Amino acid sequence: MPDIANKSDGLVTLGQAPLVVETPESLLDDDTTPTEKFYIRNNGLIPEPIRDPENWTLTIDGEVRNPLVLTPGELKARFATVTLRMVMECGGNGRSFFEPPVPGVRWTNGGVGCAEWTGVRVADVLRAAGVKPSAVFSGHLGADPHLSGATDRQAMSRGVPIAKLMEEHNLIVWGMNGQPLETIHGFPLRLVIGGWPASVSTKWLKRIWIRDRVHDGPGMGGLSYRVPIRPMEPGGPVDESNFRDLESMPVRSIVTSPASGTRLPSGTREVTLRGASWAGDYAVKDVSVSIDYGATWQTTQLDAPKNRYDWQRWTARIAIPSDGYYEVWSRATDTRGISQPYIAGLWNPEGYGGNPIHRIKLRVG
Ligand SMILES: Nc1nc2c(c(=O)[nH]1)N[C@H]1C(S)=C(S)[C@@H](COP(=O)(O)O)O[C@H]1N2
Ligand SMILES: [Mo]
Repeated sequence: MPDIANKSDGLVTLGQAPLVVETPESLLDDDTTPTEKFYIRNNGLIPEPIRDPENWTLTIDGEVRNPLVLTPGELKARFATVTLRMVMECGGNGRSFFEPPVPGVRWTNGGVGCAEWTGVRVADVLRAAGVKPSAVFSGHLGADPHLSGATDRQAMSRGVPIAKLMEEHNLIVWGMNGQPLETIHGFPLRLVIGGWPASVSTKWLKRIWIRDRVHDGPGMGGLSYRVPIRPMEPGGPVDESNFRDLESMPVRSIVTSPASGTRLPSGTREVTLRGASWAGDYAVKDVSVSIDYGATWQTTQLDAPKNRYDWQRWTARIAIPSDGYYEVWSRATDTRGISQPYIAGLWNPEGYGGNPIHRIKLRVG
């Protein structure tokens, strides 16, 4: 079993089998999330480390004119190499904020990271395979064994509509932050699909199956990664016909410095705040902060993304009127004008897309 000893102190293990590790907001203070601070989400067992990556093959088949079977070396030789900084965010990020509580991994805001990913464009590979007009959806298959150990069952296999798959930013990657992918993050190959729940960004990628219908692998259909179409009563009866796939992740911001619980010396009258914000398929237009429970807000200085699907860092210098106890709240608004709600809204039984305003505690004196 690969270990995760190279992860930094302070990460929080939310589950052992499957292994799930979250990054507290205050460890997301780097512009690019270092690999040792990057969260981990597995749904199955962790594959044995691959020692001979050139024997690894990725198959592109289904509704294509020329099915392809490619080694990592052939991918590198045939297609242009691209590096992009993109957010990876679990569809369940924020789940612990739902009321009434929902089952599943209790993410706070730390089921997210933003890394430099190096690989080839999915679209370039698919153009070489020749997608047929009958193509509707993709199915992504990874090599991780099912939790039960059964070798004939996928741990998870999700996909996206062909139009989403063909977006130029989606990558088949072998590199993360300038190094080969680590086993835990999908070595030797993984998908990175921008803006959508990371469950479509398959690790240990073996096959992209182009399908003539909506993919039906484990993690598709039912209530998996699905949210209500018409809002439902929290905890109320579930009508499965009222659900659609969660596509773009919702807008979110976090305060990454200071850490929640920080005590500043008596007499401190100004503090610098730093944070991150992102909005799935969209960009962030504004991040505002409040130190009086949302009674008043002030805008922050917001950086541009390096490329689409990157996160946007923000900073603010705020005046502290007196010693005392404060909560610092951050709220982002996307380019459509949609802001983070005060509480996790759009309650759904599996707890996807919870994105309330982030709140940290600060003491002065
Ligand atoms: N093969 C495979 N790929 C997978 C998963 C998985 O269980 N198996 N989990 C997905 C989910 S739900 C998330 S949130 C991300 C987590 O990626 P990370 O562990 O590199 O942070 O991987 C996705 N890709
Ligand atoms: Mo996830």
